[in-house]
Amino acid sequence: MKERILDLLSNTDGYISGQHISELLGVSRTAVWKNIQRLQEEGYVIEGIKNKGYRLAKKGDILSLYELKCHMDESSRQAVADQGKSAGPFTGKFGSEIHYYDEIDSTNLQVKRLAEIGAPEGTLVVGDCQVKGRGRLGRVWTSPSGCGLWMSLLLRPEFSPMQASMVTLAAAMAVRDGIYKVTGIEAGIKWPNDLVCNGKKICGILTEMSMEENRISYIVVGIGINVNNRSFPEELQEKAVSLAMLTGKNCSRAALAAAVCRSFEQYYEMFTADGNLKRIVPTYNQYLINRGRQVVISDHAVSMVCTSEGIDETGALLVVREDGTREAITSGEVSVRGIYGYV
Ligand code: BT5
Repeated sequence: MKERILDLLSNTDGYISGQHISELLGVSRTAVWKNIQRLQEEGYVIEGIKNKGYRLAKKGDILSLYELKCHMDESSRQAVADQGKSAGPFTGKFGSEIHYYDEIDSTNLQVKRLAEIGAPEGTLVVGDCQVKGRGRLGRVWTSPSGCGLWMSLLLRPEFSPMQASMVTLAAAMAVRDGIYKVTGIEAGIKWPNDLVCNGKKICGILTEMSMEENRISYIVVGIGINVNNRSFPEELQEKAVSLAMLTGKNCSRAALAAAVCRSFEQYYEMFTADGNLKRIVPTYNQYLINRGRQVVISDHAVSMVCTSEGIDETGALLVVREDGTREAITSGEVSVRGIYGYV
């Protein structure tokens, strides 16, 4: 009932009386009042004025299944209207099934559990807080509640395991587009899995693959975006930033999730149709912050300094070593950083 009241408030210009709501929904006025109180506790700013009724003044940043579904529906309507103008075809697959948790160990782990019991491609898991948020190579991803977008998508591709690393690059493009759409901020991409603003990390992507007899059984793409954080633990202060720290304003995580999903499915469709990133490469390289710069590529114990030239259509980073030889680095387990620090 809470959600039906929210629908009525969202679709009414101005005030709607408690009496009118109770008649429309066939419930008592006390029930209406109690549900309005619950919504207010969740963070909706609902004004109540005697003899006038209720008005939804502001939604703010509320992360819930309801908000995620509303924004996903809205972005689907927009994508359908933009067909032909936009980068790739609209399928509506990503986010067609949504699971939301106030607290979860890791959204990637939850997608894996759902995948094992047959969840469909495009299943989206979002958590307000992750208690075991994971980065690559067993690193920790700091995922406090109330401020970040911690989400994972399930893919069930037909392509070969060799092509799987390209998915991370398509996801990075989608996050970049989503952030731009919702906030106007132009984030840079740090190959292969980070998004960066002002030299600090705003998003990390963790792509994990499950195989069965040399075939991909499924892929989980986990995306962590610092959205409304106002501070970070000491060890991250020098390297992490959030959208709110850059704009001074909070932004809707549900709207951002929807924007990222819509954009990602379009890049993903292009990539699966072509079997490579050829249509994405030119724009990707425009956003690549390491392009034309000296970078240090580390693979466990070995490090080399080289100049990065951009990616090729397989998603490999093309680099020129100090002795002039060229190499294509596949994302595997290498780490890339600037010669003086993170970028
Ligand atoms: C990543 O790993 O950047 C991948 C992060 C993926 C997180 C998402 S959230 C949803 C989904 N569920 C999960 O459990 N994970 C995914 P990596 O390149 O290894 O970077 C990890 C490093 O980033 C850490 O060692 C820290 O230095 C730093 N870090 C940790 N939390 C951060 C944060 N919130 N913002 C910026 N940097 C962070």
